[in-house]
Amino acid sequence: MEDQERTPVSIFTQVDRDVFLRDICPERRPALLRGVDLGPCLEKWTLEYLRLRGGDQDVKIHVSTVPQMDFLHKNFVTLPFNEFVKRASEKKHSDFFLSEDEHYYLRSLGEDVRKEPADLNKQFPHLAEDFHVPHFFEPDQFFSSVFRISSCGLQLWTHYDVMDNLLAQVTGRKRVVLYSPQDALHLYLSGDKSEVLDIDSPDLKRFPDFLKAKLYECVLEPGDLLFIPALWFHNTTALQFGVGVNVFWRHLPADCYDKKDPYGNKDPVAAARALQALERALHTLDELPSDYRDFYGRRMIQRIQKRTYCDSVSATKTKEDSDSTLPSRPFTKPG
Ligand SMILES: O=C(O)CCC(=O)C(=O)O
Repeated sequence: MEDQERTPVSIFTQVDRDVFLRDICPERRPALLRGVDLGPCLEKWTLEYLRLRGGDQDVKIHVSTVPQMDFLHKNFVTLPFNEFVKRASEKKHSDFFLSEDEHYYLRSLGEDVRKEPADLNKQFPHLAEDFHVPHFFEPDQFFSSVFRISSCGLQLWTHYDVMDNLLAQVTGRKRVVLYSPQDALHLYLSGDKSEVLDIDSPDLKRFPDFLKAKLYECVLEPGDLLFIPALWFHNTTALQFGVGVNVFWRHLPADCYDKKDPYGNKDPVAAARALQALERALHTLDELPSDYRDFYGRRMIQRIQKRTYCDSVSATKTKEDSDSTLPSRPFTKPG
């Protein structure tokens, strides 16, 4: 199989707020931060403790007979938190939904799942007190804090979110693969997700350009914090039963974001408007015969390419500048 370019995610130690804001966040690249104080959760969150302090409130989880989760068949089921944690930590189950070796995944939700973002302080106050959210952003930028608890082996599909993100690994090891937003055209997107589920052995007949995407990779150990800038695609595999928490915050001015977005993955308002306008434009082309549609479609592509310059940059990339990302300009929203 053709080789895919692979790059380890850069590791930083001794990162405090100043270092993060000055040297890491503006680069708009993923960064693995080691040694940031995440609080007593690192020692305390044993299986027994999680079951006791998390209690028996119902949680909605994904269940899957195969480790590679498929976003078309999310298979939501409900279990009490303490029962879910027990099952996620074991390989074979005496009680199960689909099969005795099924896998589980929790992405915690807000109280009113359609309106409220997840917040550990509200949904799991007795556990939240053990987890220290790193103060790398202003309190009013905080959007959500989300439990990520997975069975050993479970792999979450490649997707992007629209907010900046710190993914804290509290227990267990986790492999994370990331792709730059500049590789969006090589990832075969369906909305915010990539259709390529098997990223290590992709079906190249269906996804011939997938290997053109440059892969960034790291393994999170307990205590690690991964900075995932908004729009960076990520795919996670739990190498062990593991508990993580991710924190999203608004990196852009608050009014750029969709107000009805409990998950932090709805496109920013202006982007959603632009995508709708594109749909209207394509619909307008339907007034013409197919050769004209094709011709003007290509002209539109060219216009977009010139404007975003993403493909022309990657096509002429030298090895030296292949590590560069788009220049980071300070963003001020036009009035
Ligand atoms: O850690 C995981 O399981 C997934 C993390 C994730 O998707 C996120 O932080 O946005």
